[in-house]
Amino acid sequence: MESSVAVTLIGAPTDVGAGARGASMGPEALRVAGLAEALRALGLDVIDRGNLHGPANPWQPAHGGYRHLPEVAAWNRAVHDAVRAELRAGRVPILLGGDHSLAIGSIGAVARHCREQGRKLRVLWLDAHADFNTCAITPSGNLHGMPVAVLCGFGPPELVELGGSGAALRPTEVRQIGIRSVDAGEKRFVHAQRLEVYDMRYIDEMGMRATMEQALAGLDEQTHLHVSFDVDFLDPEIAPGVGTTVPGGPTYREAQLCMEMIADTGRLASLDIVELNPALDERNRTARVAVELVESLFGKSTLMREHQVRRRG
Ligand code: B3U
Ligand code: MN
Ligand code: MN
Repeated sequence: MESSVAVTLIGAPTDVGAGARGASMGPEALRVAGLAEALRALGLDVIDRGNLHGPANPWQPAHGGYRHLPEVAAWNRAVHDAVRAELRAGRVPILLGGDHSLAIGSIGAVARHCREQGRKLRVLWLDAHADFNTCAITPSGNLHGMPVAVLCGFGPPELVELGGSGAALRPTEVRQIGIRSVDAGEKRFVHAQRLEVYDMRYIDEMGMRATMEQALAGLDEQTHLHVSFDVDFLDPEIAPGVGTTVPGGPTYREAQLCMEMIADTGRLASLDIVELNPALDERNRTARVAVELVESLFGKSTLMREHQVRRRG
């Protein structure tokens, strides 16, 4: 019999990289919404390692273009080490954020692991935002608006070099999906670095199916697929519990198809679930939607599809 997929939940309860307080409660909200139980019901081997520890949110203004840089670096060192340990143990790490700056540590560890193992890497960045700001162009100084730039080598050394020397990612390893809020300087930088962005206009015109076919093209058995799921990717109608809602996002059905098509590749090897803000949610409904979509990401609907395909004969 095929051995079951082993996943590990890692909580990182902080909002030091965000512009609103509350994402620090994300890990517990996902647990309350039944994340571990839902994954176990799919037959996965699930370990919840509890929460990492790090500095409190000092709520200071930006210095040199960054807010809370030492605190963000400390949290990301903890995330990096925890994610690295799970990858080395052959498990799929699921980072429960926390704000999106934590992807620096998470993907930093993933990229390092891939280099060591000689594997290819594809990062799917599901987000309303490109998160491609630098200290020179950020409108806020919030580091959750910068992780993709940092991972591509554009940022302070204490973050860029977190997972070893040199940039963790090449822009060609990233596909951004659902983007609909990009700052002026950020937009120029996205174009200059030739990031592959499937924005909402593209999804509206081409549909989610064609979008995901494009974003997933070229994967092979050597590819480690990482999904960085910023919950503000979703339309605020279904996911109000985030710090920066942007209207015009994917519907429940579009998001579900996106997750199902990722599941169908069989390549998902690590995941971030970030920016869920229970302080802004309504009776934990955004957390429940996130859990349902993560179920699809781990193949919940695949059986249905097999039934349909078989019936169609
Ligand atoms: N681009 C803006 C806003 C933002 C980015 N990511 C989130 N918000 N969640 C910034 O502050 O960099
Ligand atoms: Mn983000
Ligand atoms: Mn976002």
